[in-house]
Amino acid sequence: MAALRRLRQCRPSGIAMSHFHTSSCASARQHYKMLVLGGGSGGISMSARMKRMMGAENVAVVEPSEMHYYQPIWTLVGAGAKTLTSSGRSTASVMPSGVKWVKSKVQEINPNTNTVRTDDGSEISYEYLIVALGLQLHYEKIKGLPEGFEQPKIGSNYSVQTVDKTWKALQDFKEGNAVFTFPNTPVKCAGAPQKIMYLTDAFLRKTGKRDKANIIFNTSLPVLFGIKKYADSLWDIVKQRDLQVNLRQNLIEVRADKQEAVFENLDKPGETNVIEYEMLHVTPPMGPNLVVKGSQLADEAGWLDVNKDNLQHKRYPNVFGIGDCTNLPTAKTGAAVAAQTAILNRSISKVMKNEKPDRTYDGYTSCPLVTSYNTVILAEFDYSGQPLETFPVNQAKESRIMYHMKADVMPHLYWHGLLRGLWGGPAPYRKLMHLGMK
Ligand code: FAD
Ligand code: UQ1
Repeated sequence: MAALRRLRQCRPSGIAMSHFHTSSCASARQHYKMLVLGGGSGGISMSARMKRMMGAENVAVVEPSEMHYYQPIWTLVGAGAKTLTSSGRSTASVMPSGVKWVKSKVQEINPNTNTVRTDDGSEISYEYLIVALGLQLHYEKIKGLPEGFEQPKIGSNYSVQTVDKTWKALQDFKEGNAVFTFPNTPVKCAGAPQKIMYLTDAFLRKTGKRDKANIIFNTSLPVLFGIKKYADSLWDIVKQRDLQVNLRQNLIEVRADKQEAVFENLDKPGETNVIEYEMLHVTPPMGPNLVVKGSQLADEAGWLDVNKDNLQHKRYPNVFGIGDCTNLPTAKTGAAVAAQTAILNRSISKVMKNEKPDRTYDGYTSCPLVTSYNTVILAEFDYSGQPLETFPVNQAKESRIMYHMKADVMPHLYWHGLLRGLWGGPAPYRKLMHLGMK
């Protein structure tokens, strides 16, 4: 009873409560027309768009982190080409002005009551919900990690805590095996686990140590890259540069004190392989966000269960999803998030008018495959796995201009375009550029 009374006292309704301040009451009940869960790439860019659609006062974002990171640049941070500092800005600075930042962690989503519970005990209700909670990294699923990161010679570009360690291990390399891994799970940016291998190769050549190194890419996948057009180019590169690729090898243990990595052969159950390393780059197993997985919003595997055409939840029409947390059957990237923001914006505006969503997401995604300190293969493709290239050139060829785009142009497009709700992916430009060629 006391709790109920407290909840009523805390409800910010009516003039009498106009002085109400949410932080003064831990179990305060708040309500927003549009509640966004997660303040990463998808969450911030959608909150900017929702502010434009319905006014800042109607929008709130739940995000616990003080810092927002541009994760795609971590590939270059791990190779010493950019600083970690340049990859982050405060969450406060990227939050659209006037939008409420709820600085807490979502603990539970209850779509049947249109409410969300946060870790400080507050309940927030919503009319519409956008879930943009990203995915979960699972270093702990590898025996010996995460504590193995306390040792030198091991790094991982996938986490803000470990990306600088990759660069340190690369600089400290003397001689031996440089080993790169790809887990047996879906991952974000499926190219990133091998981009750092190409950069390592380039760095060791530049510093005269390449002939003292065996460079090894042990991947759980049966292919080097999922899209044949780009995989063909990458196979040419690994052959030319004497990089060893072992398919169906899954990292299961790191003995960091001995500098040993243990792999299982996924095609021969029970067979394991121990490799001594001088440098190890770990791409961790990944999985659905645990809050999504524990809710009614998940599919059987735990991903947010959305319609692949319009990003609306399959069972809860006032719930939408974007980015890495969803079960959209495309590669999980920031570029995909950009294309999804435009589709989702349209879907929400239609649903609010009681109309049917009418624009269809084609699954656009992109992965700038960094192949050295000045070249990139810009993979772009759709749901069908067909290349969907923006520029009227063969993007499977290594390009210096594309490197410049990845390293210098994309960060600007991200901070000033995507996060402000102004960049919805390259589709309009692709059409223009290909028109120009006809
Ligand atoms: P995120 O941006 O990860 O945001 C999720 C947010 O949810 C986070 O802010 C998190 O704090 C928050 N959150 C999680 N749980 C909770 C909770 N319980 N309550 C509240 N908030 C929560 N993409 C490209 O397009 N090109 C690239 O070259 C590229 N390279 C990459 C290289 C690396 C090394 C990495 C790690 C990623 C790369 N990506 C790249 C992928 C890209 O960064 C992601 O796909 C993109 O950030 C996904 O956006 P998102 O909003 O779905 O998730
Ligand atoms: C993109 O839109 C994007 O988001 C801003 C990225 O970064 C996360 C990308 O890496 C890419 C490649 C795109 C697609 C944009 C163009 C111009 C091809």
